[in-house]
Amino acid sequence: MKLDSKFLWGGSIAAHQLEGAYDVDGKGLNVMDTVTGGSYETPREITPVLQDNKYYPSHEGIDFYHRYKEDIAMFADMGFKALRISIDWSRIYPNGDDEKPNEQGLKFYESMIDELIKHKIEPIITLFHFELPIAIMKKYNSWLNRETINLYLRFVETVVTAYKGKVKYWVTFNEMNHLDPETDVSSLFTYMLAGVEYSKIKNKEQDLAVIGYNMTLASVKAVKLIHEIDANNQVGCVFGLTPSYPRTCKPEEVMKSFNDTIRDFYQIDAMTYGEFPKYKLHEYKKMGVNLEVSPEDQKAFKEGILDFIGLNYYMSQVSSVTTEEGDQESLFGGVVNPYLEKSAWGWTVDPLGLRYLLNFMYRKYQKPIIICENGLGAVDEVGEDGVVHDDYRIDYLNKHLTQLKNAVLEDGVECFGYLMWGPIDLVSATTGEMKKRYGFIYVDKHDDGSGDLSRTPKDSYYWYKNLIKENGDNL
Ligand code: BGP
Repeated sequence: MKLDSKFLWGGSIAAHQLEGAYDVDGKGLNVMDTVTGGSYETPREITPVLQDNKYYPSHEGIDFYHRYKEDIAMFADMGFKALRISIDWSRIYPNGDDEKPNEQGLKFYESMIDELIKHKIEPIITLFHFELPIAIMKKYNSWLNRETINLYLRFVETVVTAYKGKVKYWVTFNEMNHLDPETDVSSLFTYMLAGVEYSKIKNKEQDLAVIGYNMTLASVKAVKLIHEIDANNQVGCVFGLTPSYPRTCKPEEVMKSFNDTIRDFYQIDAMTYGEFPKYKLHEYKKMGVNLEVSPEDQKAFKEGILDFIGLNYYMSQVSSVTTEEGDQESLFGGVVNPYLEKSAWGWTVDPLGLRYLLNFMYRKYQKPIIICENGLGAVDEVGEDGVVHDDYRIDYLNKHLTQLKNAVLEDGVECFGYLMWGPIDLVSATTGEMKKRYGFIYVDKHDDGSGDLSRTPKDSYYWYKNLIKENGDNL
């Protein structure tokens, strides 16, 4: 058995992590423009007062804004069938509530989309990848305010109408699942995702529940709108999911691992079952959170069912109810899995976790799934021959893709594409570094400000090119 010949091989990028040109052609500031550069040792900081040098490399990215033609030509050379890009909201509505959209912003994305189409690469557009205009934060208090839903829908209507007939696949949000009343309020994610200043969070449980609800509602309303604009449109939402395994077979531990895994799913439930889940409302009630689903909202949930689900998968985690001697904390809490290797940034490498998750999701929703992100962030060294020999990346991707293939061909999961994260080196979202590289294409740019931005294929470039040519038969 073989993968479908229409399987969407490709990659996934986000505007704020590579475009640069953060203040040109009428663009406003977005939330990510106000997060400083950083490193694993010195995390990114939020300083809405812009000061020189603090925003390196985020404000420059890899200058994709001016070099996208060259970069897309390399993706085309690799044989990409699809590229997921995000449209930066702050390029289209610089002040969030402008009377008219910024024509220069619309033009920029139009020519990028045209370039993809010219190379027969299917554009997959993310409508929110943390690029909330800062003006919406300042004036409306972001997703804490329902008015932001209307501003978002206006932005969605503008771009979906503008690119009608050119773009078929739309993604309403990237990884909104990281927000939940249990999220650590001071985590960068609260700022990046919700665009809410910590000081504005007065009642953690209540406010985070409202943010999660408002974003979910915005997504279902966008689905309906996007379908109305063009019935051919296919709409998905992307989730960053991490399966959690019990450390032992102790029932309490198994129960905890179930809860740790399933906690991220309430928004997918809301977007696929046509109602905001009753179990979540029950949980909120117990927490003292006051959240009413109005009849109007109920209707919106019924009318905004997703066509597909996007999955970002990087790692798994381990749940434990006790701490034992020698335990090390893993990245997202829980304890370290002794059976798995880790990346240089402590992310576990668990290819089978991908098959597990694909099966879990497909049996739960029976909706088509597309892998929207997966990849290895590593420190790449340029060899004496000027090339990065990234056999470790090839090994990582090979193992994950083998599991994906097993899920499709052995288990019958309907997965219609694989979009590797960061096919060209770009700025890391969580740490703000260039040092953490994912790409098939090396970009000469470094955290100390050096580099000429030249692009060079790594060994993995040729490996992926061949894999696409063979449609994965050689896995
Ligand atoms: C996901 C984000 C991406 C991307 C990726 C890797 O959560 O959707 O934007 O950055 O993680 O993370 P990082 O860049 O921090 O290595």
